[in-house]
Amino acid sequence: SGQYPLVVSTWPFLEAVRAAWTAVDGGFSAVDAVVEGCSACEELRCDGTVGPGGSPDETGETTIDAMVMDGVTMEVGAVAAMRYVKDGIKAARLVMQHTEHTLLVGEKASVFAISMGLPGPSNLSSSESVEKWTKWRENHCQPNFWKNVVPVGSCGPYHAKDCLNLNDRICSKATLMESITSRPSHVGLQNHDTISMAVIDKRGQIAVGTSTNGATFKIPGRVGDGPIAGSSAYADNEVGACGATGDGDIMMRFLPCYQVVESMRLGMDPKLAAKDAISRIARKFPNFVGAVVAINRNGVHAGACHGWTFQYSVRSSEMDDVKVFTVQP
Ligand code: SD4
Repeated sequence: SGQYPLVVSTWPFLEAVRAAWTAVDGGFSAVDAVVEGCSACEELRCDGTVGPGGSPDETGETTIDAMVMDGVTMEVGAVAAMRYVKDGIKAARLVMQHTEHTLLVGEKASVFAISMGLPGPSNLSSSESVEKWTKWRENHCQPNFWKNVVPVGSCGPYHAKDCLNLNDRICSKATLMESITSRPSHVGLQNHDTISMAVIDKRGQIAVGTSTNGATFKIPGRVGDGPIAGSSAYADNEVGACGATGDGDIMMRFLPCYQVVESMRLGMDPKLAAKDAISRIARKFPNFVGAVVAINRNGVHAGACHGWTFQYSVRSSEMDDVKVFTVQP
């Protein structure tokens, strides 16, 4: 029989795991415990890259990618590049529970979230994100995410007129020239960037969720792997669950969490399934940086990573507190 309740999260996000544990141990459903856990990270601004005030894009704006998935019903709710609303995971749950849709984006996602009662519109910038962005501009806006070409002046097409006004941005045209530098694939990641969490509740029901500001100095409009089911997270109650973190632009091409869950369905243990999913990506993109954490429905957990050392957190009824596990590439 299964070892649950259980909470597993990417990185040592101890307070988030404790919040999810308190919820699930108190009888909350897996979905609601995931939302409690990821919300705690958003409020604490985990690593400065989850919730408001992290990872500014090229124009200095912080946006939010978040998703929740119910492994029993296979329902998913997600928001991508959401502006002006701090509560990413709660917005994702509203999409899942009160619409027939799966993914809402941008300003329309914000309008939906606010209309459903979440606080906003709020400015998602923080003194840290403003400072980071200001330094980047002073440093000639080293472009993180252009390839083959970079805009002249290296400050992105949006800075051609040095403006912050939306209409100006649309009007200003990028002048492209050949790039002289190529971008190391992990350059837009800082700290750990993403919480991806899986919970098995007291009834043995599994859910997953993610929340992130995405990649630093991304090109405005970029959506990462965070709100993509099967990429940053996936759950199927018959099998288990997976959470991912890392270079989402690359990882989302492989749906690594779908891969992990399907490999476990075919009989791989969590460790092998995690390693296999990561090595499929590494074979094509040897410089990518990323990790997955897998659990099966018996509560067995394992991680795998490439390009960095990965840590994930676990809380079960056999533990007094959260335990952090370290995985080497
Ligand atoms: C993204 N996957 O938006 C996120 C960032 C991340 O560790 O997880 N970094 O690409």
